[in-house]
Amino acid sequence: MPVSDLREALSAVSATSDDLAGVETDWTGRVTGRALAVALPSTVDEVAAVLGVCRAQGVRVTVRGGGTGLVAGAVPDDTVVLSTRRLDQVGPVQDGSLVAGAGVTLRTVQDRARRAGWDYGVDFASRDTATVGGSVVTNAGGVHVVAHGTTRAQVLGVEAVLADGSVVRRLAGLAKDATGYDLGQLMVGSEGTLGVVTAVRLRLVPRLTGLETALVGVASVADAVALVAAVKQRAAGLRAAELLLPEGVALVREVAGLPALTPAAAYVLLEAQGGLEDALGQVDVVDAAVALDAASAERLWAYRERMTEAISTLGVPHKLDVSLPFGQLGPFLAALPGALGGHTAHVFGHVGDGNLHVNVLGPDPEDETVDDAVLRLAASMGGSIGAEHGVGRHKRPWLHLSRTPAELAAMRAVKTALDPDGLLNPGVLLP
Ligand code: 2HG
Ligand code: ZN
Repeated sequence: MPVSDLREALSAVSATSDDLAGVETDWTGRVTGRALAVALPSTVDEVAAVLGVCRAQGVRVTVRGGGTGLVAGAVPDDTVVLSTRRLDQVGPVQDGSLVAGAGVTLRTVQDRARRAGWDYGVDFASRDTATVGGSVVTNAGGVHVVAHGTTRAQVLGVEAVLADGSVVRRLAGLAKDATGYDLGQLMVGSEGTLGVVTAVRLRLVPRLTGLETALVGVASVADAVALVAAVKQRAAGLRAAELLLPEGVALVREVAGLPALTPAAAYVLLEAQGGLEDALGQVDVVDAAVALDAASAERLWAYRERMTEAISTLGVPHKLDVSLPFGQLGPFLAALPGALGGHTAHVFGHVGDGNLHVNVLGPDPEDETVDDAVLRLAASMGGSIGAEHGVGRHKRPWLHLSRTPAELAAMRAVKTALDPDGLLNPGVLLP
């Protein structure tokens, strides 16, 4: 079918967009693909109808949320882009949860929750653009995983359209429901390969008050890890434990115009409801800036929040999001330079979760030598090659480092059962 006819068939069942370029590249600019058309369904029936047109025409579909993903999981490959942007309904807060459409931004969920006296347990810097749907299918983490777990732990129910157009809908959010396979949780982390998530019931968390925030300089990475271990044990209501290194701090200061910090070998940004002082007394600390009100806390958070943006001013980074057993963080960072082939890397991340973001600068976008070396290093130390950004297109060749042959076979069997023709998100996740 000519592309013009395909677009006409799609526009008969859903709104479409002519802005193909806006959906063809990943956030980092590292990968660009080709979109045949962009469909913007605004109801679950329209999503099913878009899939119906694509199925009938033998054209595959790439599902796209806010486009803030970092593994090229929503970059088209001669596919129709199904944008979830218009699935933007939010229901009322009820019994500590709410239902949000896949296209609702994280910020909107947080605002709705806070207005009702609750909070949402997931937060990260791209909150204004990142969508609920994208965060669910990548099982996104962010800065509060130490307190509330990843997105998976917030999902109480899911509505999704399967490849054959049928709709699975379990949004009631019953606290107990032991009636077999949890199809909603199956969609979490599926990267859009098993169905199009259209709405989710999200668990909300109590709104914490009296938070203390501290940006602590320490003499070594080992001290940073020891500090986080002490805080985990002593600080009630630990909400964030983030690692920064001096090179990253210097870069973010330059880009964001932030004041100098006392020189240190590593910095840990901590947020807790209490007990920080006691924990800080247990380890050697070079310096600690403590914020007791929201405005000064925001100033401390800026060093961490603006890191991704600061790094992107240097070029197109190779983003390698890995997690490690807690005890291997120090050894991994010590061994990392040997895996970089002479290139430089900015490393930061969610040290409380054993999750580091290795941003390598220098290699050509298509040169995967350094990706291979860093991911193998993490896997060899018992870590994961994809901690919270997913696998997408980027990390597909290395999935076998984190998943056994038996697991990969089971994953493929599930994919084949639910999407036998490979309609959804081809080229994503599965090797
Ligand atoms: C963060 O923690 C995000 O800020 C992005 O996961 C990480 O830019 C990155 O590498
Ligand atoms: Zn992160």
